[in-house]
Amino acid sequence: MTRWSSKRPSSFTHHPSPITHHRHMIDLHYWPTPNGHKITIFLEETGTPYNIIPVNIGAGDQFKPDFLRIAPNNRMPAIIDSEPGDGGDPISVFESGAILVYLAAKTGRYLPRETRAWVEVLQWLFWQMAGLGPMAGQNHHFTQYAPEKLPYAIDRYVRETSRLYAVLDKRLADREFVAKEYSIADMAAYPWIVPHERQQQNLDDFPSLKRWFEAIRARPAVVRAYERGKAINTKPTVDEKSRAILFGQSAATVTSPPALSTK
Ligand SMILES: N[C@@H](CCC(=O)N[C@@H](CS)C(=O)NCC(=O)O)C(=O)O
Repeated sequence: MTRWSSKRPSSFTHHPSPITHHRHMIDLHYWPTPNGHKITIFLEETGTPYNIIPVNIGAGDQFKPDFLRIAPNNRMPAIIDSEPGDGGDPISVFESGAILVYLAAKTGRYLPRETRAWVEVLQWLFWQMAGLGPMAGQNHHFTQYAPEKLPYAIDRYVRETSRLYAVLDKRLADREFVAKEYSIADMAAYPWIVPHERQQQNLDDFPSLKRWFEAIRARPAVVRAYERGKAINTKPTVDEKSRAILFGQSAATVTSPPALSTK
């Protein structure tokens, strides 16, 4: 695996085609979490060759200067496409939804072009990005990671997760996939349903969602995506040591990123 940091340029706008040592056109800066899985699912579904560059978020890799240059929000995933369609300099993309849209446009897969079909996928993709992901993320935080068990916060996010599950269940009652055909909207939502037990949700309460979940889980590309994740990390990302890195962030973290950990 090639580390992007040591050899590649610090800006993607001022250096002409500098990459000569890559194995594949897509470098995926990744850690096996729900937002990371979305992208490996897409890449596996399309058979797009990619290198994984692990971003160990429990050890502080998200604050490394080279990563921050492509991911200014200090969150993974992010990608670098060294062979963009316009033949120009490498393109970097952060935010999993933007990455899915970018890769769908690049490959011509899983985001239909026709306006009605296109907007159907996009609205459910944005629903996942703005609703299911952040709310389930807060659910994880208050049910499992917060040092105090705060009943109000737990109740709020467990309920909101259940509401969002019901929305998806209803949507799936009369269709196989979130939009008309399997799309980036399914790929974005699925990894956030995987930890349903941790989110205190019972899939038996959501039969259409359960049927969809099992169908997606059985897809060979999805199985491969999760296998790639296991090869990178199987330990809990949140532990006593990583807590301060993950949960102590503020504006100061952005203005002066923490010193890098040695792992
Ligand atoms: N909206 C972002 C969220 C990404 C995100 O929250 N990534 C988490 C892991 S799932 C992360 O990198 N956390 C590092 C940190 O909290 O410092 C996306 O969808 O890409």
